[in-house]
Amino acid sequence: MPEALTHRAALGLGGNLGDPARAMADALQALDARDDCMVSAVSRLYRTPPWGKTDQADFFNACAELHTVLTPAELIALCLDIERHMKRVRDARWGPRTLDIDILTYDDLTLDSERLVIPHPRMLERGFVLMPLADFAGAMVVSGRPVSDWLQAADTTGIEIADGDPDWWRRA
Ligand code: PH2
Ligand code: MG
Ligand code: MG
Repeated sequence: MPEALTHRAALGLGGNLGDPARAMADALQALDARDDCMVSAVSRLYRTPPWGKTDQADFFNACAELHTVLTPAELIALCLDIERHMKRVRDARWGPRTLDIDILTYDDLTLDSERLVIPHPRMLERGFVLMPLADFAGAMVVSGRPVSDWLQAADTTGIEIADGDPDWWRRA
C-alpha cells in the first residue's frame, strides 16, 4: 500500500451469539490478509454486559486500528460483506448478533450520510467501545476530547478482560 494513500480507521467489533471471539478473529485476519487493508493495532478482548437491550447474553468486544486505501463507503461495504460471510443473523435493533463491525473513526473525518455516520454516533457513551479503543488510541481526539477522557466519564460496570494478549486474534 503506498504510504501517501493510506487512511487510518478505528473499528469496533462485537458479538454475543455462537463463538464471537472466533468470528472477530476471523474478521480481523480476513481484513489483514487483503492488499488494501492492514490491521495495525488490536485491543485486548473484553467480555461486556449487554447495552441497550439488557435481556440477552454478555457480549465479547474489541477494537482495531486499520490502515487502508479504501474510502469510508468502500470500507463499510467490506465490513458488512465480512459480517454476512460470517453468517451474521439479522436481528432486532441492539439484539443478539454473531458479529457486528462498526467504523468508529476514519482519519479526522466527520461524515453524516444516510448510510454511514462518522464518528460512530454512540461510541462516546459506550464503555464497551471506549475501553478497548483506549488500549491503543487513548490519546486520539474524537469530538474535541481524547478517548481516555471520554472513557473516564463512561460507565464501565461489569466489563472484564477476557483475553489480555493483544495477539489473541492471530492465534488459531
Ligand atoms: N452492540 C449493540 C447493542 N448492545 N452491548 C454490548 N455490550 N456490546 C455490543 O457490541 C453491543 C451491545 C449494537 O450494535
Ligand atoms: Mg454496533
Ligand atoms: Mg453495525
